[in-house]
Order: sequence, then structure tokens, then C-alpha cells
Amino acid sequence: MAAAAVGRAGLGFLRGLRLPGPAGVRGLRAGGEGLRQQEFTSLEEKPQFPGASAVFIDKLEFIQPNVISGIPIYRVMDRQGQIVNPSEDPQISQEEVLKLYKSMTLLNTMDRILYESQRQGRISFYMTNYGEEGTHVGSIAALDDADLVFGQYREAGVLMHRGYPLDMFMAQCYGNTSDPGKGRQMPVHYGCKDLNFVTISSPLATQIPQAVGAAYAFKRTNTNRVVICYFGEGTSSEGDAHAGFNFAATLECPVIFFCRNNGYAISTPTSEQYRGDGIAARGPGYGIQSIRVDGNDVFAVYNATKEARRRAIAENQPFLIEAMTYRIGHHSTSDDSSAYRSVDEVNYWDKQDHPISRLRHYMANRNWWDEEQEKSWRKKSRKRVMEALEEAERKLKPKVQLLFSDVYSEMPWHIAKQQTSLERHLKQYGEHYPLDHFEK
Ligand SMILES: Cc1ncc(C[n+]2csc(CCOP(=O)(O)OP(=O)(O)O)c2C)c(N)n1
Ligand SMILES: [Mg+2]
Repeated sequence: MAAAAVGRAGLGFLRGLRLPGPAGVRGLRAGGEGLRQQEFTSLEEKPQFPGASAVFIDKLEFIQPNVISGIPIYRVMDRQGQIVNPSEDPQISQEEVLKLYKSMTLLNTMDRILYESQRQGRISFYMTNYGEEGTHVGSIAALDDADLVFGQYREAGVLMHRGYPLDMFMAQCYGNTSDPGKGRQMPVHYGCKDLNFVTISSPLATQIPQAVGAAYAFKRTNTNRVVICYFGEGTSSEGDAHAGFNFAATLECPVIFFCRNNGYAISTPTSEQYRGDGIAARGPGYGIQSIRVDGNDVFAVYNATKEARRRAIAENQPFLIEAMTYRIGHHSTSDDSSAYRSVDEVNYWDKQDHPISRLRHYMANRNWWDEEQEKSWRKKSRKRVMEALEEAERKLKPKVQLLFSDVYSEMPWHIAKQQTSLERHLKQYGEHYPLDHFEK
């Protein structure tokens, strides 16, 4: 990683960069013809431009791009699960810590089984969350259930920790009759209105301006709710990210921008994605309070998100959290990451700096968890995932007509055309599809 991972004594957000402004406005000075300019010595002149509060200088100098470079990485726990600075320990109860751990490991187990299921041709596609479990669970645990979540697609742990049941994850991935989307979306495009989790949509960064709009609505209605918006470091290069950040800052919206910087955007490494100091460095440019945290430290993520939430509501301000982590799995089942990164690199993160093992060390250090408990939990959670998967496989696929009947009260012509063409196709090639799997 480019920036040195230094432990910091305190949690602090970077403020927007502000140089000292003019001492005071001295009245308009006219420069047009016929008007006499007031006399000044050049030292006395102060800039009056409306677009910046700044001073004049007389030395030609370009600002170095990394004027704020190597933004430090806030952490609470070291890799052995020891608290670095006791005053930063969030003092989460044993019961709550076990809940964090169980969500992280259950997600890991679900990922393994659904990944295998795709490899065996049982589902069409899958994306794992390996290595990023701490960013999901640490952030969502710090929020209220009423806070609204806009995800990208690699945040299944957020939904899991909020209580989304395994059979609903499975129903979505299998596109069966229990899937709220009735199989019209690719796997991993979850959504749940009751859990305030907006349905995932794949076009990158579209969630960012949408999240800001929702946060603006919260502000206008004084709901004491925040919006959290997750996205990857690659997605931060999209135009929508800029639009979202700038609207959030200028409209003063209670939104937490949560960037998972996992090192890659499919095959594009961060070294090709940007030239500045990551994503946190952009915050001050927008006037957004920003922090970089160790995303593999669930407590650092928790503290930063909790404080961002408190202040976002108290001050009606956006906050930016850049969580440094690593995507251990391939981008998706359509990717083979061995083509662009070494096995050694992946192994380092898997074996030496994993958010699950770090939390496990912390629990073991306190005698809250031992090998026996680990074994029995792994067995139990695997059984629960397998049962949910078998149930999802048994369920039928939704009736084709139903795919077209629940969105529009009057069906638009192009949707009607799709329906006719799909029905014709099924009639013609029906024997190639396991039609007994469809609801009659
Ligand atoms: C607008 C748009 N462009 C391109 C894609 C194809 N695409 C899907 S995921 C992805 C990489 C995103 O990387 P990042 O934001 O870092 O998220 P990560 O996959 O690392 O979690 C790309 C380019 C897309 N879905 N939408
Ligand atoms: Mg990424």
C-alpha cells in the first residue's frame, strides 16, 4: 500500500482546506472607464474574488498534487487483535462483538457456497466479499436501522448484519418465486425496503447522486436519519461521484460516503486508477470532512462511521470515509484475477491481514472464543447456508407472465414486445429449458 499504515492516537476528520481569508471587505473598487480607482499599496490589496477566500502571493508556484499526501490510516486494533490506544476502544459488549464476528463469518460461508454453486452451473453469476467483511459489518453496526443504505454490489455483509435472511439471499441469486425481483436481476442485486436497503443496480456510481438526493430529503424533513452510500475506489472515477460529492457539500446533506478501497477495479489496480493520495484526499477539495481508516479493523470502521453519523446529523454535513482493504476474491465469477496479480499478493492478505482473523484474535485474547466454539459455529453456519440453498433450488422459477405484470399499470409498448417475443421463444425452444421448473 502506498500510504504508510501508522496507528493514530485519535479519530479526526480532515476539514476542507481553508487558507486565511481577507481581513475584511473594504468596499467595491471600480475599474471601468470614468471611475477613479482608489489608491493602494500592493501590499494592502486583498483579493475580492467571490470564488475563493485566499491571499495574494508574488511568487510563481504550482501547488504540488500531493500537498496532502499519505493521509494516515486510523486504526484501533493491530493485526494481533490488540487495542493500540485504550481510549479509542469502542468498548463493544461481548454479545455485540460475537454478533459482528458471526455476521462476518456467515457472510464468508455464504460466499464460498454460492461461489461453488455458480461454478457448478446452478446460478448464473456471483461476486464474493472475501477480505472486505470488516468494512461491511463495522460500518452498518454503527448506524441506526432507520438509516438508508445505498450499496454498490459488494456489500452483502451490510444486509446480512441488518438481518436479511439467508433464504432471501438465496432466492435472489436463484431468481425463484420468493425473489422480490422475480429473477429479473442478475444475482447479488439484493434490495429490501423493510431493512432500508435500496436495491442494487450495476451501472457504477449511479447510487452516489441518488444517495445525496435521499439525504437532502432527510434534511428537509428533519428525520434524524442519515444515508450511507457505499462505492469502490474505481467507481470514484465516475462523473456521478463528482456530481454527488459536490451536491452533498453545497446542499449540506447528512450522507456518509463510504469508499471501499480494495486495491482493484476488476483488473485495474489503484496505481492506474488515480494519481492523487487515494479517495480521502479528494474530500477537502469538495469541502467534505474526510478520514482514511484501516478497513480490516472492524473497530476502526465502527468508530469512524459512528462519529460521522453523529456529526452528519448534528451539523447537516456530508462525511467521507475511505476504508483501506483488499479484494481477496476474483472480481466476479466472470473474472480470473491470476491474469493480473500474483498469488503471493493475494495470500498475504488472506493469511496475514484478514479482518476475520483480526477480530478472532481480539476475542481469543479476552477468552470470548476458542477453537471448540469456532468449529461448532462453522459447522452450524454451513448447515444453515446449505439448507437455505437446497430450499432455493427446490422452489420454482416465477411464471413468465408475472415478470411483466407488476411494474406498470399500463404496459409500455416495448415491454409488451419483450413479453411476446419471450413467450414465442419459449414456445419454440421450450424443450431446451427445464420448463417444469417454472410456475404454471
Ligand atoms: C458505468 C459502468 N461502467 C463500467 C462498468 C463495468 N464494471 C463493473 S464493476 C467495475 C469495477 C468497479 O470497481 P470498484 O468501484 O473499485 O469496485 P470493486 O469491484 O472493487 O468492489 C466495472 C468497471 C459498470 N458496471 N458500470
Ligand atoms: Mg475496487
